[in-house]
Amino acid sequence: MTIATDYPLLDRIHAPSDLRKLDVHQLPALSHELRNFVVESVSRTGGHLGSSLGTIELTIAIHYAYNTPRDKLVWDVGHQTYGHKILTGRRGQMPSMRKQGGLAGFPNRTESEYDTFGVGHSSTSISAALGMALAARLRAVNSRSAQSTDPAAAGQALPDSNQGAEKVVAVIGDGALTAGLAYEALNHAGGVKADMLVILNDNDMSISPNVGAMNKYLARMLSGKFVSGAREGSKRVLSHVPSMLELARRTEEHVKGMVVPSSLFEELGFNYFGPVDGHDVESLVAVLRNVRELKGPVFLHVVTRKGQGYEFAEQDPLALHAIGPFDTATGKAHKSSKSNQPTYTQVFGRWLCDMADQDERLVGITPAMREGSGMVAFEQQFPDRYFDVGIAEQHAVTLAAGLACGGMKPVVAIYSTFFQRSYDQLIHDVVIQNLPVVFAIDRAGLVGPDGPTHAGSFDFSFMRCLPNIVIMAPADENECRQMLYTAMQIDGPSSVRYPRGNGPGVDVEETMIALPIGKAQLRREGKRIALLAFGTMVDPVQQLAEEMDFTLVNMRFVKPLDTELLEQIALSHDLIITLEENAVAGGAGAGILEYLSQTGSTTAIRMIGLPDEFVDHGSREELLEYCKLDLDGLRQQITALVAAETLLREVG
Ligand SMILES: Cc1ncc(C[n+]2csc(CCOP(=O)(O)OP(=O)(O)O)c2C)c(N)n1
Repeated sequence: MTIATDYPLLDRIHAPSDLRKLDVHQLPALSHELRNFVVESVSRTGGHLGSSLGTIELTIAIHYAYNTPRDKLVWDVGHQTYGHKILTGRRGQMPSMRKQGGLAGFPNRTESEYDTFGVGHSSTSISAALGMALAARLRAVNSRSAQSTDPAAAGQALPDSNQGAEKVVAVIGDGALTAGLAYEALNHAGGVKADMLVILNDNDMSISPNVGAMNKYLARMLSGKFVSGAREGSKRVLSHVPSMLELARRTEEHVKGMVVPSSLFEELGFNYFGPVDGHDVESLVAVLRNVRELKGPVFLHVVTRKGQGYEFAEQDPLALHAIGPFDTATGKAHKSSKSNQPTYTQVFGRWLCDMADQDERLVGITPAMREGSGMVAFEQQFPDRYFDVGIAEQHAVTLAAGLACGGMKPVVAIYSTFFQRSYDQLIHDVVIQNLPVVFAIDRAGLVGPDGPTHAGSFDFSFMRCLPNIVIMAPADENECRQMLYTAMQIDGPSSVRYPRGNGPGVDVEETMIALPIGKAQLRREGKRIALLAFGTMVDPVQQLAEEMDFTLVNMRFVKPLDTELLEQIALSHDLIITLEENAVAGGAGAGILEYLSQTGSTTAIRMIGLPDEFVDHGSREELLEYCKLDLDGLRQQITALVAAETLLREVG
């Protein structure tokens, strides 16, 4: 497939105000150019492709019909915003997409005034948009009352920022609409009758095919079965919007199901319109211009196709959801120099199947991350014990708690960053009740191009303060398998956290042997200085420990700590340096500091880990280097700490 690379219309657009100068009939041609530009650009940088292609017409139509940036456009997840970035003055920066110092892969308030809300995690858009709509309402009230009490202002027009109501639009996918947060916001918005538009971008896909009863409900609406029963009500709603009714008649033939009121969204207090064809840009503009004038909460159901217009992305939306640099002619990613060793995710996926073979109580749960969490084979082999709960991390954890109460052994496969969503469920539903749930925490530590919204920087900190839970971090692939097995033997909550990508390349043994709980592994005994390393930090400092003749401990357990070994080490060393790929604040090293300070130990302790800042996007290697957690950085940090400590001793 050849992609045209001339962009006569797009070349004229440096901001949405330029877009709005085009004739509406030029928008289909512009859509074509923008789509080609996105394909061409992502083929060089890699990134989220399918979702951005699916929202090309919607993006153009919204910026055309609304007065952005004054009107607020709030994207959900934000992985579909490449078209939005290009139309809002960032086209020239697209080659830097997701690279260190370059454009972020998601909307970012510091990047552009058109990015009204920072995002990366899903299902926040309706809440955020509602907040903006209520703020606009309050500002208008405040400004009116200020005017009425200011005699000088009497009779004058409202200041520009309050002329005409500011509009707010949220765009949310059907995948993101599986999260409870979205319903909390719909419920509130309908109740307070906020002036806002929620656009449902329904492509029947999350990353993998979407799941759940709501998904089936949306599919039923598209099937047209709703039409006959609802047509009268639909006319009633549309009678207040004459041109919309006209549009409905005009497009009746080619839009599936047509304009149908939805009992569910209507019941929640929204004016529901749709389903409409999300790739007919001119009709979209007409619809949006109409709904823009409506008061109160409006719900517009738009049907799109993920990957639209690029045949490879249409055929395999899953593979082209997010992709590295690829060949536009074939849709295939360029070969990377990836190692033949299994990634940690693959080690987990294989363990899950092996363990499920041995223990029929094992059930596997994923909040919409089947591929990312390595659960494809498990779903195929154990379909009855596999649960994709949708983008619903909170539910995933409480569901696991319930399954554990029912005698099952649930394994929740969850990314560190998304685990943050289910903190109260972890505490209240699992840990207080001491239920045997295993958390397999993937993408822990720095993740790279997805940036700070996706970094798994805090799980040690937020889990370590909880009683009952066992927290493990493997130093290599085999230890990961053995720790997962160990977790299954524990009659209480436990977790194993591992990073994105490959480990040191250690062979994974078939046999599974439980590790002694709370016992660290003394890797080498050296002099004066002890390096106490957690998880990913063990391998890089092994070499340093040998070169410098330091003691090295693979701590294995963040909780319970190997207190016996810690006390021995404190007695026999001058300086302890802890190392982890987690925030230093409240992290595993802080746990060692807390423990030893309570024993009265006076041995100096220094902590190395992630800094107290949100680290921007870049490759994982670049970010490790930035945080001085790569081999050179660790050498520098350790040498500096040792030098400072030696100096202190000499002075003291
Ligand atoms: C809280 C949270 N969990 C998981 C993810 C990972 N994730 C990114 S995009 C996506 C699918 C979103 O589907 P949908 O909203 O329908 O958008 P589409 O990709 O279909 O355009 C998922 C699960 C996330 N971003 N946030």
